[in-house]
Amino acid sequence: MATAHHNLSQFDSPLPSAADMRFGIVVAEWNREVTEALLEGAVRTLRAAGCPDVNIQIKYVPGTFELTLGAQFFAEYTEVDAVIALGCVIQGETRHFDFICQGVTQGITQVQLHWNMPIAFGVLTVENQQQALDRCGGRHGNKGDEAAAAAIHMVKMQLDMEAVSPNKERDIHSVN
Ligand code: DLZ
Repeated sequence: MATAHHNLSQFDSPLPSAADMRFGIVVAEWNREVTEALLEGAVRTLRAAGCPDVNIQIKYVPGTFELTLGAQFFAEYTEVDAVIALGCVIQGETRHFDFICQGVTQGITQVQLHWNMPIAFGVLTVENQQQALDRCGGRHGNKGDEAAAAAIHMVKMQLDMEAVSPNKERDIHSVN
């Protein structure tokens, strides 16, 4: 449930075990103080669900705009079950904000549908630094936690459905 008072680190349903899941995390270097805090939250949540560190790969990209291609690199070149994309876009004086937000939102949607792979959207789109700090471990929790939890739930859903699917001999990440 998304409300003004929603805490990004509190989940309505318990996390499934992530002991056998593999994750890629792609982190934007812009607004690094914020994105490092998002990364801490995401890794903490994966670990809390039992995901071993060896199953977590972390890569950095220059900015949020590059998260899409970073996620695609994970899909194409690694064996991860899901990607968690972490970034922070802060409204400035130009329209850059709109273009970056639109680009990354549509890009990530495209990549996850093309690869049939969950890509969690851990991107803060905020008006100022304080709003960002409030959402990367501050009074509204941590969007990294939320993104990691979403990734875990989606991998579990995919594995459960794939296990009973009449098409299960197909590679679940096939792009054919
Ligand atoms: C250029 C730019 C600007 C103005 N603002 C942000 C921002 O708030 N957050 C962010 O993650 N990245 C920003 N960038 C960088 C772009 O995402 C991208 O890295 C560059 O346009 C190069 O492609």
